Amino acid sequence: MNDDRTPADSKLTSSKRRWAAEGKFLTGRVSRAEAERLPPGQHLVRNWPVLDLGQQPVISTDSWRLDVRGLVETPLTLNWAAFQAIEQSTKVSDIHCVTTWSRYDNNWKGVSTRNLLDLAMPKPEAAYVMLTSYDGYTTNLPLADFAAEDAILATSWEGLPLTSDHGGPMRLVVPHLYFWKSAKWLRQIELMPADTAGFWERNGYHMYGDPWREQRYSDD
Ligand SMILES: Nc1nc2c(c(=O)[nH]1)N[C@H]1C(S)=C(S)[C@@H](COP(=O)(O)O)O[C@H]1N2
Ligand SMILES: [Mo]
Repeated sequence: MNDDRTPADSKLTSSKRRWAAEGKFLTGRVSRAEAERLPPGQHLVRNWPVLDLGQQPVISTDSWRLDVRGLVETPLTLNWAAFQAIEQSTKVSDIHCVTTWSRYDNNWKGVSTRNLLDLAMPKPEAAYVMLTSYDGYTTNLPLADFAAEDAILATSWEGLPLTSDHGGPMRLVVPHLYFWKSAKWLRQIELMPADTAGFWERNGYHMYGDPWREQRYSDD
């Protein structure tokens, strides 16, 4: 081999190569696996910020209701007991907020959106969902995304009941879209034939909101 490097050079070169492969010293010393886990333009936080329109409704589980309406075979109005009687699921997922913070490894418990849809039975024409919350907030997304494997109607976070500032007693979590799609204090799920803009979507945010494609704002 025509290689006149000293052993020390060679060692430094190989560790540099290894650091590059691991993504070391990129985006704040996270491993490559972690760097690839963080969508573009996001930074990691350890706390959990509260973001909403400033009206935080306090809803007792006694008065709480959830409606599933629109293009479904069986429209539902569930009270808290009926909702708790649905099979409970746990999910672990990352949060990506459009305001650039991300939070890893959130442990959720509640009803998977798939299990709720199994009860309501979407009609074949159902293609989009409009979510309406107790504070008047609305947001839209495709039915297929609402029904994602890791999407959950969460009543618990990290083993504790979801606090009202984070949308308790129940909020949606759709981890593969920006967090504004994850409606807090969810009151109604309407299945629709076509896409209609919700609150932020009418105010400049993207209709879909994929963090990996940085779909923060609408193009027009
Ligand atoms: N009902 C309701 N849901 C909402 C909002 C809101 O204002 N009202 N804000 C959205 C936005 S913009 C974000 S980033 C997340 C914030 O959730 P958090 O306060 O639990 O972090 O909730 C989303 N869901
Ligand atoms: Mo947000």
